[in-house]
Amino acid sequence: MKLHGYWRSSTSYRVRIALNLKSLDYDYAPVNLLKGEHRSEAYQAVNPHGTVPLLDTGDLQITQSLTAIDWLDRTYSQAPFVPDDPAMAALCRDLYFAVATELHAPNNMPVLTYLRSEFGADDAAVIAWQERWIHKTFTPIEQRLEATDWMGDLPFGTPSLFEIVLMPRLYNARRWKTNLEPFPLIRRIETICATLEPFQRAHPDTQIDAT
Ligand SMILES: N[C@@H](CCC(=O)N[C@@H](CS)C(=O)NCC(=O)O)C(=O)O
Repeated sequence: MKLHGYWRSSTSYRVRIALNLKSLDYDYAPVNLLKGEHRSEAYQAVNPHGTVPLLDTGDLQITQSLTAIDWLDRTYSQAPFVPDDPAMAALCRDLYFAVATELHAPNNMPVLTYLRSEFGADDAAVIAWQERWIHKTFTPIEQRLEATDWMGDLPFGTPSLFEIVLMPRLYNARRWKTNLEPFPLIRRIETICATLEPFQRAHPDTQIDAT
């Protein structure tokens, strides 16, 4: 299995966490977004979307991180990403999609770059923009976490779909110095995941292409 990715890409980071939680070996092929390698003819021949990550399973070329995570969970039964209980599974997927779609989309790098180039946004405006979407998504998540009987130290007992997408967004939030004080439960989850080896090995700073 080969993962084409970029160290700081939050969607690549998601898939690295998922691969590590399943204890799978994979080759990592860096694609330098800053040098525009994702727009090269050679890369677009394998991924016409021109984005990372791309998970090449040998049989399949999966171009969406959420599809890759779903494929991994269906293909490898160890360390399941969703709890068995239907109500907890629904909550887990709710939180997962809130972070992976509603929060990821407005704060993704191409959007921030466009805000700068087309609308003249400076650093302060970009930071305010990101904080606005983080708080909009994290506030209801924090409330729902508070109203839930956790299955252990983590809400769903073991690392789930939710933590797989949450940790990369928290990395970005920290990078942009977003105020996370109002979210103690989310911070507690962050602290726990940060001690777990599959998350540590997936961290951007430990990748071979980190600069
Ligand atoms: N929906 C895609 C989004 C992938 C995505 O946005 N990747 C970013 C890096 S995090 C990218 O490749 N950006 C380069 C670009 O769009 O030019 C997924 O989840 O895999």
